[in-house]
Amino acid sequence: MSKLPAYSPAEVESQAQAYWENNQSFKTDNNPSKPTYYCLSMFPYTSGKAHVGHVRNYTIGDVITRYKKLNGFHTLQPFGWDSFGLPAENAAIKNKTHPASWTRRNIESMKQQIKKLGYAYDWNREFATCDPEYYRWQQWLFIKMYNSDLVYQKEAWVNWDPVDQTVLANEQVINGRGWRSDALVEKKKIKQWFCKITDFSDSLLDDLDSLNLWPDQVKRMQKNWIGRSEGTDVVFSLPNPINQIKDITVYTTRVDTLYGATYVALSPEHPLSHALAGSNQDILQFIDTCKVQSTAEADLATAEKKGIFTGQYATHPLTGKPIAIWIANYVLMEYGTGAIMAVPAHDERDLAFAEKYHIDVIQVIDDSKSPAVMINCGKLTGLPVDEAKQQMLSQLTSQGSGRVKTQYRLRDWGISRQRYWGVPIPMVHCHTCGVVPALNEDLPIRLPENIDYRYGESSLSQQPGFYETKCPKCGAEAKRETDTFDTFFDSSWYYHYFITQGDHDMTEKANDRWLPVDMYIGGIEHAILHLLYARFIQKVLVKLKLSKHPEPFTQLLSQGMVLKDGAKMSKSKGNTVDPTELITRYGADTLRFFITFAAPPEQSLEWSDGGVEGAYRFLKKVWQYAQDNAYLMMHAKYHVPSAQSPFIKTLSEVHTLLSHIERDLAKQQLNTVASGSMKLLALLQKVPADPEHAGLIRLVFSILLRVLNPICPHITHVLWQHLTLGVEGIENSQWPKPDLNLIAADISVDIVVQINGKTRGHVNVQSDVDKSTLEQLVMQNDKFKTHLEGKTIKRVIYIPQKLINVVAV
Ligand code: ANZ
Ligand code: ZN
Repeated sequence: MSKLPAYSPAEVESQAQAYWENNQSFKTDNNPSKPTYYCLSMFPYTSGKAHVGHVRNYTIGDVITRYKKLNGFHTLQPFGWDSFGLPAENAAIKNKTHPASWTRRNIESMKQQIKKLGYAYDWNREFATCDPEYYRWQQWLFIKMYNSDLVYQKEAWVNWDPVDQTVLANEQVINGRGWRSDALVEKKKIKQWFCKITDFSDSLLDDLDSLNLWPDQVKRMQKNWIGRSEGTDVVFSLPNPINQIKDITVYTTRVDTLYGATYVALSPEHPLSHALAGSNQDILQFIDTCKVQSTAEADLATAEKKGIFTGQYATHPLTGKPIAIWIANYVLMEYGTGAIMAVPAHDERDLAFAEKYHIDVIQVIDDSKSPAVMINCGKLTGLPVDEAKQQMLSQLTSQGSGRVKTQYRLRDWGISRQRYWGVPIPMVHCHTCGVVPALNEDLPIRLPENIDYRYGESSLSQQPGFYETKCPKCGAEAKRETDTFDTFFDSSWYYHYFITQGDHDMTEKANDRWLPVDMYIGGIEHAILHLLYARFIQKVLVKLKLSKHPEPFTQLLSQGMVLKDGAKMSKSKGNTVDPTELITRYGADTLRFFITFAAPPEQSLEWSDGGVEGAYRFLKKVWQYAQDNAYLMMHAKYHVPSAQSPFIKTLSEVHTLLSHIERDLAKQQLNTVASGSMKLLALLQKVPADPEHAGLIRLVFSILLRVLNPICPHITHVLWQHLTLGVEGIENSQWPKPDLNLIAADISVDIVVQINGKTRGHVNVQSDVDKSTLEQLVMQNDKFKTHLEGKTIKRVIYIPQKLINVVAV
């Protein structure tokens, strides 16, 4: 045996990585036997550089995957690239390159960076969304959706740059002006493709309840986004019909305030607004100015309220009084009915508007009393709100001027982009046959890459070589769709392709072998759209009988941000750190250790150069320990741990530690695995280094290496090989399980139990009991139950090994 040289991360890491490559250690069989574990980190956009946030994301995934592999699971951990989108086009314009070459170059450099980190990826499954083999199946799926009535075309607004004569993405509109031309951006209506995500509103909402391994915060955000609201449609009739329109239907969630409605407001895009405008210049002009305003809901909520009185009145359905009709900028056409009854006394937006335009404010509910009662509403005055509401509802229903309605905030998903760098939507427009899907044998409809890429000439609508085609149905001259897919579509189903690509067939349901993804890891910025679209597509696949799993991701882990001096790391703040530089200096294992050690995955991680140094020092100590004790360990008989062992004290400490690590791993508290490995080393350092203890040292060091392996796979691999601790590589060894027989007999403590600060007794528990277990013990104990009856628990304070105080009111 050669002597162990000094610790050189660069050498150790290239040695380990070469071993994995040669042995294809992480190649995954497509026909795994159970149990399987599919762990996926959200694939990156091909920006060109991996930052520390990426490294954190992928390290978490890798630690979990390697841990599962050591526990006997068939693991799948793939990697790919989200590679279409606008930045590639912008860069191409700026640097006079082609988006394709820009993207390919970025993939190469990011891959080099990421490979250095030694992740257990099955690189055989790598792909980029701009690979035609990938998007062939996207086009195939889209056509299936079209044939099943799950996609359709309708006119929708886009940002139009009148100078550059092009459609702009929202990000390209800066303060209402085009990013290049500086021209005032206009709204223009053009035909676009939509997915019927609203068909699935209820299941997208209700199935959130089944996702018990998702963070509540994410589920809440999805719920709000879908925004199911229970309300009422109320009809206000028009005494003088306008262009044959006889009434206005408004949507309200507060029908109880109907008597307080002092005006009706229409969206500027409401058909009646156009009818009322007729040839009225003022109204026409008002509608025009609203067109340049952003329709983002957040903006509308804060934007200055503006409106115009139409000169017309509608009739209040209960009082029969005339109610002025206004057109107002804060009423969205896309929500409810595009018209509202305004109740300034009870709605802030309406109040701001009414004050500005001197409109009456009539309070109809007095909630200074309990229960709240009606005021100012004729015979209903004095009634409790609920009762009054029921009476109003039944009057409205019997008159035919109202009905209960469930309304969603969620809109159908517009997936058309008038951009070049994206997946072509596989449709053909024929004069005779209308819209016809491309033929299966023509897929993929390739994005032409051999075009001269210059600004303004980039979109497919200016490439006759692309759009001139024959109708797949009748053979006549026809035109290809020139819109491309929203890149959110590309990423809404990619987790399937990591499985199916081997078979090149989604129809085989081959994908269900590994699905659903067991663990999905990514940033909270994807909590809404990406996850909602992926859930939607999964439900579509179920509907199309291509999958049987209603949800794509069993568990979701939203990793926290990486901060420096309390601020989010970002290029604009100039406070980033370069992972590659750190790897060159300390090695990937150090970086991986620091990131895992510094914070639990879901919390934000404060960057610390000192912390990185500390991680490096620890790994050097592990190496040093192996160097110092290599001879002893390699000449020792393998130690069989038993309760009779003279080393029982050390063994029980080791196994107690292992049980804590196991418990925390179940909660993805990976930081305690890192600190656990430090404790194991400290324990070892107390064991006398003599032949008598050689077997114990060999055993505990092999445990330490296996605990540390998911976090620092390189150093542990090389030491494992060098010390011949197993026949195979450490990746194929087994996770050290805590042995309950060896764990220290009850080290129990008495803990004081207080309720609302008053001592009510004691409980005797294991000294390392965790807070929630202790909490349950207290709640179930009759002694304390009586003090808690009928109260709700506000807070539980636990001072470990001493005291628990339950605050309840
Ligand atoms: C009268 C009223 C009185 C309202 C009151 C609220 C409070 P959610 O809960 O989100 O569904 N609304 C309806 N359609 C709208 C549109 N297209 N654009 C802007 N606002 C619209 O919100 C429903 C409430 O939002 C409705 O109830 C309506 O105002 C407004 F004290 O009607 B309400
Ligand atoms: Zn045709």
